[in-house]
Amino acid sequence: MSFNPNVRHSVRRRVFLQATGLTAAGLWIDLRQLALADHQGRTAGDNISQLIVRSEEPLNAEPALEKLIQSRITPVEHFYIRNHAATPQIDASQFRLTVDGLVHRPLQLSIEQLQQQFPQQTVEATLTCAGNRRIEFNAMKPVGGVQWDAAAIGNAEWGGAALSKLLQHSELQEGAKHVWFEGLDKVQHGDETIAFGGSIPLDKAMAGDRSMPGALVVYEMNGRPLSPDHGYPLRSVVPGYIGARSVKWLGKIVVSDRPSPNHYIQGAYKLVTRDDDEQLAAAEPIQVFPINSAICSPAAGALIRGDRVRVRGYAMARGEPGRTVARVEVSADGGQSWSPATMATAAKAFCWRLWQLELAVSADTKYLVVRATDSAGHTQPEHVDWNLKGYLFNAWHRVPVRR
Ligand SMILES: Nc1nc2c(c(=O)[nH]1)N[C@H]1C(S)=C(S)[C@@H](COP(=O)(O)O)O[C@H]1N2
Ligand SMILES: [Mo]
Repeated sequence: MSFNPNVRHSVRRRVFLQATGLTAAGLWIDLRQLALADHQGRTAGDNISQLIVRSEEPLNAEPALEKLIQSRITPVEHFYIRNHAATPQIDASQFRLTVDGLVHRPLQLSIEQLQQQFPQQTVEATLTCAGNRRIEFNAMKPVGGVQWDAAAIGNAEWGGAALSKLLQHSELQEGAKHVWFEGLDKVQHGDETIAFGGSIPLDKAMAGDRSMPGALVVYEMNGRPLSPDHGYPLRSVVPGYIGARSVKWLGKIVVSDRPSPNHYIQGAYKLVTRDDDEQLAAAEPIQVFPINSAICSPAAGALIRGDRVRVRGYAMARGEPGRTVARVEVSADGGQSWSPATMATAAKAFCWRLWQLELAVSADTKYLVVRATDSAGHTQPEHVDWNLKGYLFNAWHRVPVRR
């Protein structure tokens, strides 16, 4: 597989119709014929016409829930985008990944070397943002941040090399315990410009087997080179961990005896209830994602005629080895009685399952509710505690309907 940066993803560019006030709707125009496309001064973004834009700069966008569940593998045009800064434009022919820190043999690898020196693996895994479903916290107490509905999640086939292979090749030194990732984007953080970074325990990096490594360095998504907004030319993918650990535009890997000092490990992605330095310092960074599920169809506010409705959605298990979704149940009476859903996709480690059922509804049905149970017998909670940054909302998902 070779990369030609000149032919990538350049056919569609976005135009922001600032003057019309329609930008929030995420308006896009095919600019194939318009020469001004390259002078927008904006990132060479993906075609995101299929996504609902939650913020433009940086770009944050998610698909409509009904589009999300059209297939087990989420196509790129329906895959959420979560950026903290502008998408960097990287010349893949100049690009080098460095691996250093507590290693005997620091590495500098071009994409080609990475592809040639390490066996390519393709791994299906679900990626989800820690802020997925954040919008639902607002009913308890408002939260800031990108106002995600339940579609900041997607399931893709990731092609790349096992991180463990790179680390073995670089010959780990004694005392190595954590693996840091650093992206090439430049995030404005207060008065500073910082890289988006993170780290995972070395144990996680070395875990797994050939079919499911603990972590990967990825250059392909769904059989094609990563798109610009999803990390071209290289990103980490950490199955079972929150999306933030799957660092895009990955330029640097550092092996260390401690977690990364980067803001996105030390400051963000922690469960706190107050803006309080002490509480923040004491809290552990979030790594594993929790069990979750959502109803994706019918849409909120849909009118249900008759006494049955077809309900569809996704569910995923806690991101721990060996956990899969065992059961999904849906209720039309607020959780007094539950009907089992039929699984539409197989149980697979670190992957979501799509499900569906024909549910009987009554004249009193005000909303539909879903909850999932995993193979270890853990069921999604009915309620969750509020947290300041709106992470890990995984209470029963409720969708209001009209009769
Ligand atoms: N370099 C970099 N990596 C990043 C981010 C980012 O802003 N910069 N966002 C992270 C977050 S919070 C998530 S949820 C995932 C989203 O990946 P996606 O945009 O491909 O869906 O990327 C992660 N990796
Ligand atoms: Mo995220």
